[in-house]
Amino acid sequence: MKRETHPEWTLKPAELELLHAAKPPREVEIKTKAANISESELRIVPTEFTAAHLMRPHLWWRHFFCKRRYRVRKNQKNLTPIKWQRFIHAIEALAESGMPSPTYQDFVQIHVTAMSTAAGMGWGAHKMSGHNGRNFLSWHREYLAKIEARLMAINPLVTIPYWDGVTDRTAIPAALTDPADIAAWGITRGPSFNGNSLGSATQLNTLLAGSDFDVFQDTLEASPLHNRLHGLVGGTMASSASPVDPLFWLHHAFIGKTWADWQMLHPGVYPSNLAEVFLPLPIMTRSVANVLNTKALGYVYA
Ligand SMILES: [Cu+2]
Repeated sequence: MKRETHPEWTLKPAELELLHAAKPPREVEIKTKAANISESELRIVPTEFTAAHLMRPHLWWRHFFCKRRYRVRKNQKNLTPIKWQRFIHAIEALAESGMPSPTYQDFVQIHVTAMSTAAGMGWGAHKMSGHNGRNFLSWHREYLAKIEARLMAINPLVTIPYWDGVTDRTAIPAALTDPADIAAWGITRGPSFNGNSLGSATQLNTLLAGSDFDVFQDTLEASPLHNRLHGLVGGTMASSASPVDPLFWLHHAFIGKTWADWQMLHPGVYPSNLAEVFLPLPIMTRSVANVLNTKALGYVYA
């Protein structure tokens, strides 16, 4: 199978330096070159290939013979500037005009549809008036996996970081608060953020201890851990178009992690609708059963 060459590997040292600088000029930004990369190819996660590796060709064999690793969704507070930059640039690239579909706007649109039309509410992605949220966790797990694959086609080193609103609640992750970025993304936020009323560690532990999947899912969605964070960030995040704000992905990565943590505590406890296939095509293709194991989707949380 052909390995994709990461754009960074082909950059000259001076260009690499620019890329790693705080705000690189547009011409060295990573652009999509492999929009049609297949999911099986995405499973081959390239190890970090740095300038240091270039100096040690005798160690390159490790890249070819070491066992496959899962990509890691990291806590946003541990992200280095270059990792933030890869994530933000990939999102911005996906939102640029002329991008092959599914574009960033396509991802946003299905979330708007899921929350604002009768047909969309029937997909079970959210508990809304008259509609159950039976697929809240599984639908969003598929949704994140699909946009992560799309971002990885732009830069294979990108994973979605998670924002742990239980532990880190004093402020919105600083890397996503640059007013110039917020203007460029076309989003709004509430006037000030105060996370004091977000879910506590005690609430989280109580939630994790319960062994009924439906109770866990419904409570998690409605709880201060999920809904309230959308409201406290405010603006775009409090609307059906919340995925326009890159914070959405970090928030839902944490919700996904919370489900993964719960799954480890309650092995063998699954949603009852394992055969249900998510909607809508073409973005959503898997069934509930397909998304139970994050490793089968290629990633783990750290
Ligand atoms: Cu949602």
